[in-house]
Amino acid sequence: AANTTARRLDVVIVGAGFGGLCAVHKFREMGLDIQAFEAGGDVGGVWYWNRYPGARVDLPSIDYCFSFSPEIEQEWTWSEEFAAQPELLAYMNFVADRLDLRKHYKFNTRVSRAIWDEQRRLWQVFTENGEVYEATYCIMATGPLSVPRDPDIPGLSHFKGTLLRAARWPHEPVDFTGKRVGVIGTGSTGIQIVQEVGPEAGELFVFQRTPSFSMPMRNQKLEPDYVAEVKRHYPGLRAAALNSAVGGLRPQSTRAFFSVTPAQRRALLEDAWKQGGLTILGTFSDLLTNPEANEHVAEFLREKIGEIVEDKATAEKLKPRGYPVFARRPCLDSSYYETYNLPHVHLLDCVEDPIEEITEKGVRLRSGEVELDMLILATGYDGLTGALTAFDVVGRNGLSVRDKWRDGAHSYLGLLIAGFPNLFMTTGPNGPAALANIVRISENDVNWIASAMNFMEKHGLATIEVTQEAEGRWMDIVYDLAQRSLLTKAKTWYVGANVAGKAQGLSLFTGGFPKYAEYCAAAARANYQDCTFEPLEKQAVA
Ligand code: NA7
Repeated sequence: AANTTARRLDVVIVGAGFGGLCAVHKFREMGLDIQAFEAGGDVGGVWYWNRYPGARVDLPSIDYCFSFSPEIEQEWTWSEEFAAQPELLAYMNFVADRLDLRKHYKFNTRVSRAIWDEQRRLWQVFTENGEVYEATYCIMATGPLSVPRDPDIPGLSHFKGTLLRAARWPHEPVDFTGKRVGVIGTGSTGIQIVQEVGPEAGELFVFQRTPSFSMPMRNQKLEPDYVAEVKRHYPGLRAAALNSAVGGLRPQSTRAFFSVTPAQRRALLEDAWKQGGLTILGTFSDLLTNPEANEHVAEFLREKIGEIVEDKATAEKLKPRGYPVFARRPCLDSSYYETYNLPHVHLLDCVEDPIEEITEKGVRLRSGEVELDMLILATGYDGLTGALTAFDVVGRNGLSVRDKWRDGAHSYLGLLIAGFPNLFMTTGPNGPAALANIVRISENDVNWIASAMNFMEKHGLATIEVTQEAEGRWMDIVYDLAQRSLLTKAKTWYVGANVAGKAQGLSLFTGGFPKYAEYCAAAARANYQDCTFEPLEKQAVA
């Protein structure tokens, strides 16, 4: 029976990060009746939650922003090559204000269930606040990194000091002066925290399980002349980004590592190190596919760690071994390794000396207890699939996304899921999320969804659903590419290795952004023949 209290809409959108904001703007422009939800108190997604000291984007700011509005491109001015969280959040707020997007959102509103009503052919969306909405389409702009996870260490709730989670950071500043601070986790997040908190804290203890490779960010203030030039050339810069494997303005090379002499390789690596950012990855073409080439670069980076870190034992512990460089997300830092030269900063190797439990007073290692005033968790996310398996998203025949993805995240282009009519994802699993600029992917995905909706409107169609076969074909493409990639050779959130009991496998399209975008465009050009549609006239009366 129809729920008479439910508000009837064209589109429900979940999330106020890049994907959600882009979707709200686009679907409103199409004249659709929309309602958007966001669990956080305001817009920003990742940049709303991650207020930890030192939080910063690792792509150039001028690239990490929307391209759909030439006005906004001109009006917004980035101050740094790699913007920090406050500026990124200010940007997202600026966009929301400028386009008046906020009024379409209910903030502090977590969606608890989304259920496909097979008879009435609509999505019923329930919020934790007890409201019900009904919409023809449901857009999950829930992000690849939105479900932070606590470490599987017993006793976390026993800790009597201040427990801080990177991805749920308080809005008030935290004072570390004179405090004994612990950090668990040395991925991108932990590294940013360590270099920022280390100099400030009374004493800092870094609990490291797997060391990451980090390269110098060499961040800089952007000169007004340069910003003006960028603004003059935005269309060309966007076009270049769309043609690059990472969907961004990063150097790319067709030069294979062993195609140049050892001396030239060395010179190129030294030069890339000096330039900073991810220049090294773009200096050679085969670092993600040729293990020997990769190992040469890994060794170069280990040498650099040895040159920076004064204490030899600490340097050795910081040198990553046993997995290819770039197989985990490479980190960019400004003083991470240097921080270990401060006498009050200590690296604790949790492989050699495992964490046994969290106690009232701190962290108990096998060798003894480390007393702490504050403990910071930078222990990562249930990546790619976490958001859509954290609540009930139920499609045809009562099948939930959680059940469907138990053995792996099956989807089509990271956009559609077989068995889930009229449900779209932005930056979903099996797309290039994490490997390419998330803003470019979000825009690509929202445009694709909009085209599909227009197609349906034009042809009087009520539902769209990808076929099992087409989804299977896409997964074959994703698997085949993954097998050739070194990305499967490290235990990371890319492959689900960081979450106990999670299906293992690389749920990412590794063919590069342009190929991904081309697959999406081809699917649209072929009139979505990978999908089945139901006509409007069959629509049951509510
Ligand atoms: P990551 O990259 O998943 O890093 C999480 C870190 O936390 C990693 O070093 C983990 O070590 C560590 N961890 C997790 N659980 C434990 C336990 N129980 N004990 C010790 N150490 C633990 O997350 P980030 O937030 O840093 O970065 C996520 C993405 O954000 C990044 O890829 C960029 O795209 C931006 P492990 O590797 O499991 O040994």
